[in-house]
Amino acid sequence: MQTGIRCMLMRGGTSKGAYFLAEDLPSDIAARDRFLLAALGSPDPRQIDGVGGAHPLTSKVAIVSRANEPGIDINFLFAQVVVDKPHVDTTPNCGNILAGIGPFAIERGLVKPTGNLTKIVVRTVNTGTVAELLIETPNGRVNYEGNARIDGVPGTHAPIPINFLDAAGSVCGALLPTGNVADEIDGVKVTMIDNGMPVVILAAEALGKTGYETPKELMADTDFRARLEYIRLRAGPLMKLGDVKKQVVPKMTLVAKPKAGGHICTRTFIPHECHTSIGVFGSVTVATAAVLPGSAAHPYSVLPPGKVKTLSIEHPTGEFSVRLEIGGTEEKPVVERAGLLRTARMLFDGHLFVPESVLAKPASKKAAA
Ligand code: NQM
Repeated sequence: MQTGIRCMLMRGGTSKGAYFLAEDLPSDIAARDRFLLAALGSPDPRQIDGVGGAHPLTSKVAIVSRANEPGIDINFLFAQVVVDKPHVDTTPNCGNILAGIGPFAIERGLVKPTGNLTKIVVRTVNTGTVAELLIETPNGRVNYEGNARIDGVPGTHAPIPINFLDAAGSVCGALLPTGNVADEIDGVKVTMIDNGMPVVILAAEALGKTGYETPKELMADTDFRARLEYIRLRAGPLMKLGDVKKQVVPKMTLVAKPKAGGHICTRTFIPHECHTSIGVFGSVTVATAAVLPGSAAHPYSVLPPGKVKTLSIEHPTGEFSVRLEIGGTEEKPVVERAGLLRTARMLFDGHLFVPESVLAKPASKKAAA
């Protein structure tokens, strides 16, 4: 026998995920995670027996409920379902899957459209971060079609502008969890920073790379990847994340001078696969590091003038624009607000089935012996 749970598949930005109402999923976390692993087909490098896309960017889940907090409409819990391990990680946030929360909340009737544009305030439960999403809702329905283009997604779609008000220290407790704008690990200058996503930023050239390689070229260099992971594991405790061996944070971003008209060039590992573009909070965090004098990113960035800057972050399939509102002083700038543009599209709505036995409590080892 199989059990089905109501699910919507949605592309959010450059990611794709399974969106659920919290009330439809098991309330017991162990049972919920068993369901999610089976539903997406993990652990299996091909995720052949589930709807996961066999890559971290397409093995994601959104768990959504109405908020009961003034000023907040929706609570969103993000879950990264690890492709090849039986692990569901709810430590980080995902700004791409976040983009789909607005349309999903309206499609499921959690938020009523208000005219041509509907503003939805979402709290990401994982990190406490609050974001404002603007969804086009002509005639009381979500509009998915439009002229907005984001690199990494073919075609154009309706724009979803997103503003973040308070992303600093989302997981690490502080923007610069070591208290320093730069540190050294294994002889390499790094900036350990969290403006929505814990990221270790380091110069590509410090690891013998140009920073312009393709993800495939970087993935093929096993010695380089081992060194990157060595640095990541050392960074984890320094970033107050503890042992990060099994965690999907911190992410690792190599930086280089821009070479396609942008303001900085990046290659990001999430944390073991090389991203084909760059994450949303990843971009906000890299952009923040770029404006901090003394950081590992600052010497590689070409900054536009002014307190309000739009930084174009180059990545393997194009660029990602982040608008920063900067306060503080020239020596100690403070990023007060970050904004960006995403798109999303509803792909499927229905029930996602797993074998009934998946939800049954597994017999304890003692009982089974
Ligand atoms: O940084 C990839 C993505 C992400 C996460 C990752 C994201 C973000 O591209 O907010 O969006 O870093 O694992 O979806």
